[in-house]
Amino acid sequence: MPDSNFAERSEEQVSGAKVIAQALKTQDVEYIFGIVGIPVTEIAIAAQQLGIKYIGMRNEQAACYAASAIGYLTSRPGVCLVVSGPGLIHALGGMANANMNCWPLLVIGGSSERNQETMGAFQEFPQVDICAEELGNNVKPAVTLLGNIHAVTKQLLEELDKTPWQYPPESKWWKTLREKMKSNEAASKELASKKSLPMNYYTVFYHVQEQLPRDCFVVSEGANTMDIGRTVLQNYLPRHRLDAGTFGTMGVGLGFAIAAAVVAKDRSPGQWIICVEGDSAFGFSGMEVETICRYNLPIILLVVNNNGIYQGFDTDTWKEMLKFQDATAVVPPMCLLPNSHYEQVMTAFGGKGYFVQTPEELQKSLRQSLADTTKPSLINIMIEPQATRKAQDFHWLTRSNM
Ligand SMILES: Cc1ncc(C[n+]2csc(CCOP(=O)(O)OP(=O)(O)O)c2C)c(N)n1
Ligand SMILES: [Mg+2]
Repeated sequence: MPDSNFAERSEEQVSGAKVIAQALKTQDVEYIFGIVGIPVTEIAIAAQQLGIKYIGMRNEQAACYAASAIGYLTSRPGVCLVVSGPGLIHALGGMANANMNCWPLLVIGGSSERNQETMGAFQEFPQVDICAEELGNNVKPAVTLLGNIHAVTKQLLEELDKTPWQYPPESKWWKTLREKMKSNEAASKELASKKSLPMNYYTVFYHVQEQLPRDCFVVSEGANTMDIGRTVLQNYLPRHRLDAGTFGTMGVGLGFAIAAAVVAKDRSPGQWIICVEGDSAFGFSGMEVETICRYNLPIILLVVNNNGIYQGFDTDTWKEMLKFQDATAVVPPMCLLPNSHYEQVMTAFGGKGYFVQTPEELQKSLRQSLADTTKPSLINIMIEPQATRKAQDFHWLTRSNM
């Protein structure tokens, strides 16, 4: 297809996001509260382009309470925009409250891709019971086993003991895997060795990994923060790693860290919980820092701060942008306030807070935090707001409709 022709056609195409935004505008909706992510970011952007104000919040519960109060205050429904699955679940509190108050409220939740429905798509509601019909609903298996997982695994292990078998090390699959691991490692190493400031994710994780105690619990949530952290930060003991998991729920991290800390205190005193949070992820349950301080739990919180959800702006760009219009009209929905001093949430309750911008500051603050067993700490690590992960071969790892 010639280029000009293509351009004409794509101009004619109207995205679903624009249709939704236009429908809201037609209904005189003035305000949207929410938290963006795949696949609803485009709706917030399209709404802003039509003059609807978008207010990005830190937890869907608060976003939904805010949206419901708009309905009461203005007599036009407020809108709450959330991602599918965990975002919608967090909004339930606001929906129930609005319902009881008889306040008008419109909650728009994302959806997983239609062609992956019932196949365990990203953030699709999980099916709890595993029944025979579920087997092979996503990938066609060579063999299916239906049974109690403990019993079946035991039988498999017994059989393997009797006739030991290994996947042939010279097979094509193993070879490809080994080559890929090598090239991934090399690419990560190169990024980690970059000396430029602000730091990137790989430099941060390289220095964290260097000091990570072998027996610590690693807890993590975020998008880039968690995904890159998963590839670099090692844990050695079983059941010592907790993260946002398959549902990708933001807001679980501090709760998981607190649970790990109380278990560790009872069963294996002396173990640290290292909780690695994206700056957006931290905001979902940030006030639990008070709980951490109240019980004086052995937790070190690392907030990997890029001023946003996936990406953000630096302070200069932020200031420039605000010269033009009301922030609710111009601030991209994924941006958070630049240079936020999240470490002060920790110092507010008596823990230790560090604001770090260089590898040396990061190394030093980590050393001090690990040495001080009398207090929890929070290290707020500033990174390049536009830093990304290294290029991925599989598009579904970084899929976004933006
Ligand atoms: C409850 C919930 N709401 C919204 C989302 C959408 N979402 C996915 S990752 C993310 C935050 C990513 O930002 P951050 O934690 O700062 O990590 P970064 O990618 O910037 O390192 C959000 C809001 C989600 N997964 N769960
Ligand atoms: Mg972030």
